[in-house]
Amino acid sequence: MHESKDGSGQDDSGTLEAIIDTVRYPLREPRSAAWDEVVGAARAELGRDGCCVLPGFIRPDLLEELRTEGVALAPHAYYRVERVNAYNIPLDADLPPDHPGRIVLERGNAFVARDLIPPGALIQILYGSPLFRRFLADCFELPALHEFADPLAGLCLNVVSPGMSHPWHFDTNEFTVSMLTQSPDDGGIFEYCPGIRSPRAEHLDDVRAVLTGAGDELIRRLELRPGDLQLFQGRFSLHRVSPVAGDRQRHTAIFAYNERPGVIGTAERTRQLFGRVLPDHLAAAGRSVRGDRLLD
Ligand SMILES: O=C(O)CCC(=O)C(=O)O
Ligand SMILES: [Fe+2]
Repeated sequence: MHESKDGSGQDDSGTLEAIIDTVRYPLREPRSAAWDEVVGAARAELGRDGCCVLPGFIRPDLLEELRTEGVALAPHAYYRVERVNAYNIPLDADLPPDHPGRIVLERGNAFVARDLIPPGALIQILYGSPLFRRFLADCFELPALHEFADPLAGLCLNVVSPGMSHPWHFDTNEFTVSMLTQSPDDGGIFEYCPGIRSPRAEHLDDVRAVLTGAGDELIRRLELRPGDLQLFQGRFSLHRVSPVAGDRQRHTAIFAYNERPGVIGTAERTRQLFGRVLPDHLAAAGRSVRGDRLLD
């Protein structure tokens, strides 16, 4: 566990220095030449295929701590195998017979919610860091990023147990930031289809091809290592974690930010993901706003 330097979260450079490889990733020097180089490379990768991996983001001497913090949290994940579709819309939605939203998948991953992650855990410190947020906003070419107001969904540990998978889906968020904290023994590969849909077009034929196993040429596979930081535009890229094999669970921290402050999940979705809702979710019901008209 690590203490935030001054508690205000404004100048967290000392804390970050202890956690991140700041030689490689100069988060303490916004707009320096080294910063511009790292951010420029990330932007280019994101522009190419909506995904960017920053290898060795966490200092190597902390990888075991990162892993054991996740291992301690994993038993608190909410487990419920759920029948879903790639769009996270109701299975009885009125869709044409050949619509890929009619293909039913089994979601066997489980999430540990933010309120169960200790304030001193490495992933919690990173999530709340203004310098980390500023760096990410610059990589995504956004003026600023805000933490979710959602007390559960802003930061999660995604747990995929042996025999389970996180099946093909689009994210509700336009982008996510994640970090593997424990690799499985086998399987559990992050697979994605860059830009398979756009804000203007669903490209249902391509999505159906991937879901039915006929779209291999549309799929890319990532070799992720614990402590690598992944930036991903998952609202337009269908993606999954393939089935995990062997004895070890696969653990990933998911850092969710938004361009707007105050974002909170719906009560229905929150209950599906975490098995509970908090008063904040009920109070926020009906206030959500969306930037596009894609499904979910
Ligand atoms: O665990 C991962 O690597 C991917 C998680 C994911 O796609 C999600 O939570 O939406
Ligand atoms: Fe996702």
